[in-house]
Amino acid sequence: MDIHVLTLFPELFPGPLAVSVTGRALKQGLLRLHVRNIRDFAHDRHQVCDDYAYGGGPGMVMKPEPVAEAVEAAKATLGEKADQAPIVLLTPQGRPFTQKVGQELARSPALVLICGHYEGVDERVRERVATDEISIGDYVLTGGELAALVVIDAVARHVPGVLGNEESAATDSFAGGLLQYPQYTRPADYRGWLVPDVLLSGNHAEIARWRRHQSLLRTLLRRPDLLPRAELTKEDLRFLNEHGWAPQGP
Ligand code: 6GU
Repeated sequence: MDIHVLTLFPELFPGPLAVSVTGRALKQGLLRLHVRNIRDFAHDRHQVCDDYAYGGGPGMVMKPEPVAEAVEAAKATLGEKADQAPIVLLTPQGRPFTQKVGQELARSPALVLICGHYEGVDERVRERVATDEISIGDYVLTGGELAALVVIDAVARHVPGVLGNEESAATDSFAGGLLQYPQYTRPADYRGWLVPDVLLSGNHAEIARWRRHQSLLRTLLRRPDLLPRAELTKEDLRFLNEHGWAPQGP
């Protein structure tokens, strides 16, 4: 997958993406990161990329020309893939980024990520250049760069071959819309802090049932908002009902 990042701060990339799972994916060429400085597309000698807001008010706005032309430069290198590549503006006003959005973006052969700054990006970029807008949560970051790093990491996990063990993505928290069950490793007894017996039993059916119940209970206690959209069996619903949860009917 080719990921193009357009930013005023290219020195922030690859940053944390250079290590661990994403670092290996970059080295193997499963992910290719192309970083462009938006400033290189400024029209004036001083490479100014921001200006005062029409209508007044505090804060600066990112000028449209450098952003639009940086996107055009990125698309020009994409060839066949250009028409299939989402042009994503990272902004707190975007649609909420979720595991599902990450999976969806991972199906594209290429992505173009625009990192917004200042009080925002000229509205014409949003309307006529971006094809998608994403926010990573309900708080304000100084710029879209940290959000882009988050999106790239979460998307990379869904690119075939990036996770060594293809099962990991399927058992992650949020797979099936539930939180992950508790995990333990050796030693079985650390200072008298014991690993649950069932996990030492070797009974794989019992272990699978226990884990499913733990996922359901943990989601019920911590994130009940996830349950109405989770993939639940009749057995899951029965278990949740026993623990006091009932789906909200119309
Ligand atoms: Cl994508 N950008 C900025 N600047 N702030 C954010 C965000 C994005 N998502 C949450 N807060």
